[in-house]
Amino acid sequence: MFLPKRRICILLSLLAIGALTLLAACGGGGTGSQTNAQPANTPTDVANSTTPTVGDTPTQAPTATPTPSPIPPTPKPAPPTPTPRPQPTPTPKPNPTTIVVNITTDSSGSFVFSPPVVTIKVGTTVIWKNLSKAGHTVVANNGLFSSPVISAGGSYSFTFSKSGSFTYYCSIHPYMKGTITVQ
Ligand SMILES: [Cu+2]
Repeated sequence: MFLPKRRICILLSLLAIGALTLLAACGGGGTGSQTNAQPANTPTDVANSTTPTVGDTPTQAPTATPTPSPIPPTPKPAPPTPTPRPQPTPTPKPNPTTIVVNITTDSSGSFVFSPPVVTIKVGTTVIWKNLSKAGHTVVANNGLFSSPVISAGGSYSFTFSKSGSFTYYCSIHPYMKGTITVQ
C-alpha cells in the first residue's frame, strides 16, 4: 500500500516541477508583457500634448472680439434748421417815402430852405427840420399846407399825394422861399 503512494508523490512532484518551469517561463513572458505595457502610456502623453493646441484656438477667439467694438462713433446728423429766413427781408419799402429839407443859415447869415428846390414822387413825405436858432413856418402859396411855428430844433412834415409844383415860403421871413415838384 505504501509503494503506490510514493509513486503518486513522485508523479505529483514531477508535475509540480514541470508546472514551476512553465510558470517560470510564463513569468518571464509576463515580465515582457509588462515592459510592453509601459510604452502604451506614451500615446496618452501625446494626446495630452495635443490638448494645449485645442486650448490655443479659444485664445484666438477673444482677440477677434475687441476689433469690432471701436467702429461706431460716427452718428452725427447735421441740423438743417436755419434755411427759412430770407423770405421776410425783401418786403421793405420800395419807395424812399421821406426826404428832408433843412431850415438853416447860409454863408451870408440869411435863413434858407436847403435845398430850396426838391423833386419827389407822389406819396413822398417832406420833413422840414429847423437847424437854426429862430422859429420858422412852412406855408404853401396855394394853401395846400401851412405849418405852425417850428421852433429851433423842431420839425414839420407833409405828405404830397398829388402831382404838381408847389411853391412855399416862411411867413415869419417872407424872403425864405422853396419849391416842391411832385411827379
Ligand atoms: Cu423863417
